[in-house]
Amino acid sequence: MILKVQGNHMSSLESHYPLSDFIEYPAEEMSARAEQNYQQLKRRHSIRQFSHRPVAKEVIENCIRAAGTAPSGANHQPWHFVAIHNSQVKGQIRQAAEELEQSFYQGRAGQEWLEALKPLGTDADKPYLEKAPWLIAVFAKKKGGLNNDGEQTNYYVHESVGIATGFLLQALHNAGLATLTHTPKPMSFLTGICGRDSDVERPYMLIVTGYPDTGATIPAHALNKKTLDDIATFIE
Ligand code: IYR
Repeated sequence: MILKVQGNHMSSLESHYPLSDFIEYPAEEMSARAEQNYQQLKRRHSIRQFSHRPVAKEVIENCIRAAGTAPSGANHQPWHFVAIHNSQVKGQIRQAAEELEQSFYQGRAGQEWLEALKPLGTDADKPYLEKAPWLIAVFAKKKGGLNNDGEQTNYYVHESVGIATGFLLQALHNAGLATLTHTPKPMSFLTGICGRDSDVERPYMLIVTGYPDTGATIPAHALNKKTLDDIATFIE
């Protein structure tokens, strides 16, 4: 195999830097950290009863910064996050989402889907869309490249935005906030309400975040997590 070495380090487009912020942990610490992270992350539950309690904007900003560190196709970072605290806008989102959910639950979903949702106990009523202090609408950008020029193609957009959304959920949880992923179908109403350009972006997911309300519950069904054997195969 021929290894091609980058010769021209003056070219800013192709230059590389030393990996200077990687931290190596001793093997024991690595194992402990992996276990601790699992223990922390398994305490993240989707909840649907949020408190009115405010959450500082700077917390949301840093969680979005964390999401923005996600890997992405050609590093185009094809995402945009709209963080909504404004009560009027949250009210508009609730109204639009509930209208769609009503037809969804009245039959548009189809019998099989409605059966699958029964153990979660969800319905068309979405008071948390107004009550939670923050809604974060995640948009996926089809075009724009690194410089958001509106024309350059973005690559692996769904994969990239999915990873960034995962980072966001992890960051919010780590900060001590509860989360809910909400995907009203169709979600296109979010584009107008959030003032985004429908030629370039599609709504990907709505994340509800804040403190849980007193007495918040988790559906028992949601605690049934597949085991490692169910979800993984090791080829050693
Ligand atoms: N978007 C609807 C329905 C819904 C769909 C799935 I898949 C869920 O895991 C949960 C809910 C709602 O939010 O009620």
